[in-house]
Amino acid sequence: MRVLVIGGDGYCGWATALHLSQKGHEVGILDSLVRRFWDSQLGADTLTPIASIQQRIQRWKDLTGKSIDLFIGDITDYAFLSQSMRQFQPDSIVHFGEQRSAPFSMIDREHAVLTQVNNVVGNLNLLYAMKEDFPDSHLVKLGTMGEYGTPNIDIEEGYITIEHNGRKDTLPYPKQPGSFYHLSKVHDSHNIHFACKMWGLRATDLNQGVVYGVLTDETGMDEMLINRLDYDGVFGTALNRFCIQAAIGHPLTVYGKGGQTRGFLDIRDTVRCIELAIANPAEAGKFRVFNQFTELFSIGDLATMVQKAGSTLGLKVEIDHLENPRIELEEHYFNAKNTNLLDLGLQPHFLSDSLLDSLLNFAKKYQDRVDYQQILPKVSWRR
Ligand code: NAD
Ligand code: USQ
Repeated sequence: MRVLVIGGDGYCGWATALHLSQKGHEVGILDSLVRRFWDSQLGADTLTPIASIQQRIQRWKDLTGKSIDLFIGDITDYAFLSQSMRQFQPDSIVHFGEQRSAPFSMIDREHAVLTQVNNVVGNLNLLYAMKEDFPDSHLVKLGTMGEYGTPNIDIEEGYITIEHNGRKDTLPYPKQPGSFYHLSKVHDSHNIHFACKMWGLRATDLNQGVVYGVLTDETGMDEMLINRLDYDGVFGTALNRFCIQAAIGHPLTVYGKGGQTRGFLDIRDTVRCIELAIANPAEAGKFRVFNQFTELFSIGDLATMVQKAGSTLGLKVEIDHLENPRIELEEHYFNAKNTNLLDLGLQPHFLSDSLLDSLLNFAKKYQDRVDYQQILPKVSWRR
């Protein structure tokens, strides 16, 4: 298949582009490189030294003989997007190309607006480009588990059957997101659902949990293919941050009580889930939703796991409970379904097996690159 990976210079996108290329798909990467720009604005950098997208693609070709097409530009620019798609002729479009940090979206009005315009307009442009020229292609869109929030009932995969006043219907599952970023994903989901109904497009929304790890088979092949690993208070996610904090002897930054429970998955499972989704496309007119995570953990449990794994490497890891910069429940019920991808054949990696290889060892290897000023959270939901 011809697969266009939008956001293919990013954390999930780069690993996915290489994996799909390795599996024999014709891959194109489309990216505005805006994430590298946001990092430099924030004064933050990935722990791992990443090469330019051109160098990465060239090295991949030198090593494997496989080419990856490159389109540099912004999907909020419709002319650029439509022209790139016409040139590439995709069968599937994997859309990772959004502003994906909750804290970034909560910095101030400008960052909230930037996030929602970038994400919602980019996604809407993509739906129109598909309708115009590729109505039969399959959209695989990265959503988030955070669209659901933390309801006091089980979370289904996208839809819930409700009986009300003696009548019954299957409806989109209620959404209670916790940041302007997570809200942008809800808006995207509504737009995709509508486009499928109106124009008969086919789409799979992957409500992904928090991704951890840096190593995949392909990105581990050469230092120049290495993936990014964020640890700063804006783009770094919980588990990746904890491992880097452990490596440098910084107490782990658990926000509040630490009872916040989320779905998690290894980046090796992210790339496999995308492969499964494109191999089993949604039917025309269908908006399919898969919950993409493999395990549920509370933040406090994660901190304890990192502490234990660290001790096997001789690290003395302390756990701090900081005042929570976010507004969120710190103790709550959380039970989400995730059977759709398992039914398609996903064989999960488990955190207990990969904490050392995929994370702590990388954190130790690159610990000299850590900027201590970037560890503590600076963005508050209360301001
Ligand atoms: P990332 O920031 O590493 O990568 C996103 C890429 O998209 C960047 O290279 C950026 O330059 C590009 N991009 C952003 N806006 C663009 C635009 N308008 N036009 C073209 N390119 C654009 O993020 P990531 O961690 O790889 O996340 C990828 C996707 O997966 C996001 O949609 C995110 O919401 C979703 N997701 C990520 C996680 C996670 O833990 N990392 C979890 C759940 C869902
Ligand atoms: N947290 C801490 N300490 C930290 C960092 C985070 O306790 O140092 C807590 C947060 O308060 C939150 C939880 O950990 O309760 C998750 O935070 P996170 O920063 O790891 O993840 P989040 O902001 O939810 O966002 C990340 C990605 C986003 C994706 C989302 C999936 O950045 O793109 O959509 O994970 S999910 O969480 O399932 O919505």
